[in-house]
Amino acid sequence: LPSHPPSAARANLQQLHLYYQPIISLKTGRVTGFEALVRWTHPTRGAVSPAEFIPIAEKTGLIIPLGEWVLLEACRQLSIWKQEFPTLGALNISVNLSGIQLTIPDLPQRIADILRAHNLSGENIKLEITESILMENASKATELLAELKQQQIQLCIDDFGTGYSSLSYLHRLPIDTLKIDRSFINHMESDSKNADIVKSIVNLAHSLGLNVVAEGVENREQLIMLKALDCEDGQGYLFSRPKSAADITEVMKTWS
Ligand code: G
Ligand code: G
Ligand code: MN
Ligand code: NA
Repeated sequence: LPSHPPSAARANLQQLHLYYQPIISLKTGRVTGFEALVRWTHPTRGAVSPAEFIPIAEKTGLIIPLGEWVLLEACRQLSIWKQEFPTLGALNISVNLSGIQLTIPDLPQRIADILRAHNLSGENIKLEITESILMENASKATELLAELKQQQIQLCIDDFGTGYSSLSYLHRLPIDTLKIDRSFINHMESDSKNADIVKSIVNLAHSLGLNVVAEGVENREQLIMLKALDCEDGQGYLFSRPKSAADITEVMKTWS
């Protein structure tokens, strides 16, 4: 992916696929949606982590076609699931956006086109933007997020707690959700500092009218603490690892 010319890059998009990790309502125990996570299987090197190839794709500009493919593929899959499982209701798909994608001039229009082509509406997708990227570009992002919000697209600040949010921007940006970085959920049951940070983030979110997803929930002790804090949603290995679309489809058959 990194050092090849654009024609090779197109071929390499065929080596990408998406995994989906369920996001669970801690109140009802039901799945509210999925986070789409890109996977790259290199013909000789095997699985390459997005933590490795996304930064390279950002440097080379390939993040633009890659990011567009992720949005398309996630919407294509969601529209299939909605047809196959009409009783499952308002499932949404969370898609990670890179900072570079925020600079695409017609991003809101491109997303609108993808949604329309798949018979989806804005509420069906949630865009995840990391706290640090958002705050680095806060003044520019304000207008973009407002345009996305006009389409009823849901907006989530990812890896929350690892950047330096300006409270005035947090208040001003049309965000729906804070996703607490998994480093704070990690060991919250044994480390009271982590537990205090999680509690503060949940309280901050609620006072701003935002809902909260706890990322990286791995055990029951964490789940019990998060429920006691009134955290809305959870995501993590306790509930499910990220899975292929085929595996998620199998699980969905047991729900309906
Ligand atoms: O799924 P995994 O834990 O390996 O992901 C590692 C990192 O890659 C995470 O920070 C995740 O947000 C990021 N990532 C996964 N899929 C995408 C994607 O489609 N676009 C972007 N920009 N980042 C992604
Ligand atoms: O940065 P972002 O929040 O998008 O990263 C999501 C990543 O977190 C995914 O790559 C996923 O594989 C990983 N992840 C999801 N749940 C857990 C978990 O319970 N524990 C750990 N260690 N990683 C997780
Ligand atoms: Mn994410
Ligand atoms: Na995160």
